[in-house]
Amino acid sequence: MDSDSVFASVVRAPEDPILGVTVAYNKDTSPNKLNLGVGAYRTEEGKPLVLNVVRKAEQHLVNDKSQIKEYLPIVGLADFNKLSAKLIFGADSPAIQQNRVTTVQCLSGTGSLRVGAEFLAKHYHQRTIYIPTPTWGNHPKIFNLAGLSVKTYRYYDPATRGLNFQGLLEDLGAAPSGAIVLLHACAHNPTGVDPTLAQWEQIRQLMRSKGLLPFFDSAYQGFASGNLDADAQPVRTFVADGGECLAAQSYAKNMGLYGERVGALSIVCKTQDVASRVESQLKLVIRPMYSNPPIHGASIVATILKDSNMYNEWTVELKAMADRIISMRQQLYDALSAKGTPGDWSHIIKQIGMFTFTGLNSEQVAFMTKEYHIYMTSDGRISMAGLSSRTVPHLTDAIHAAVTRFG
Ligand code: KET
Repeated sequence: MDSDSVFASVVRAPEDPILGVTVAYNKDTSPNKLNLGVGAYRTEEGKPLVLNVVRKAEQHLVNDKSQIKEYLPIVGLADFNKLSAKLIFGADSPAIQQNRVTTVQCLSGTGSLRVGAEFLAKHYHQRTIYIPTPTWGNHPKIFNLAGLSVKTYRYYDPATRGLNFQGLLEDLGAAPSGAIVLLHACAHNPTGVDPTLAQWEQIRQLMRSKGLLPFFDSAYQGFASGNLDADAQPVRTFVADGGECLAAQSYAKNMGLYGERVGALSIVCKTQDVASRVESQLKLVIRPMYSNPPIHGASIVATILKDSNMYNEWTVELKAMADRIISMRQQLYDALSAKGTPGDWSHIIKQIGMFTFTGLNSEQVAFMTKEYHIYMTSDGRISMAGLSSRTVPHLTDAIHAAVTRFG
């Protein structure tokens, strides 16, 4: 009997808006089913990809008898942390050279955001964080649960399918001094719309003049342009001015290490002494949460980042993933144009990164899932990385039918 359970009053929670899409997809028995929900790279054959350089690094680790399975320190693998900071801030970053960056290995991007948020909630004087509308659906939950108060700033303009730059400046301009601002470092999720470098510069000046604290979420470094340095440029301009910031990095997408849960949180401070005190407190955040991070994924990343041949091999494979996504954008755009699907679809080729924010509404998405077995998030976001030349016609038919039926 249910009522005998001490948990009888527990109500069923809804599935996660993004990961729940995969759950629904897995239950579908149609041979034509297509998962464009979660942002996970697939090959032209629709298969998950383990990078060659990752296989190579793993082989190297297996053959290296000095590799052990002891606990890592609370802050993780030292090499991994140093190399991760270099990857995002640049090899010649003065902040790194001056030892005023502290980097801790965390459980991928999500864990890095959460550890950063927990630290801020405990030790930062301003507990309000501004996140863009829209943003990755997990952001408000992460920050709320850490005890921060979440507010939003305007970001996307549905009318232009571009950046609402004026709205963004107004909202950040009206934020209380010292407030934390979550910024997508590149390849904004879900919109695929990034500020230009000139706009970033204006954002930087505004934020610094008001003492707003930047918290970068860098989950797609390399996926926007195909170039790791170019994609880190916005973050680097904030660090170059000598000011402080936080950055959460994920290797899920750019190294395809989704399930290894490997990422890093860096906090750039004014001085070496502050950075080392900040690190001592990060350890107090981490120890009761999961004690210390897993060793395997971080060892893979460190192996690749410290070997110039492997590093170069990685950049080539990363560029190939980015290029395949860009080619999918063109193919989908061409197919919709050829079919004469009503509407302007040029945003498909203008947007950047893993996702296209199609503009399809939840009714149209539900129709495409029911009639065409195409799975995507209800906000109309599609993961271009899940698409292939073979499946473009099916998606085109579905979009055409959806906008014709519910125009
Ligand atoms: N930040 C952003 C902006 C992001 O899109 C993701 C993942 C993450 C952080 C965290 O990734 P992690 O695997 O913890 O390193 N986004 C995809 C997967 C997900 O929702 O978990 C997605 O949006 O599909």
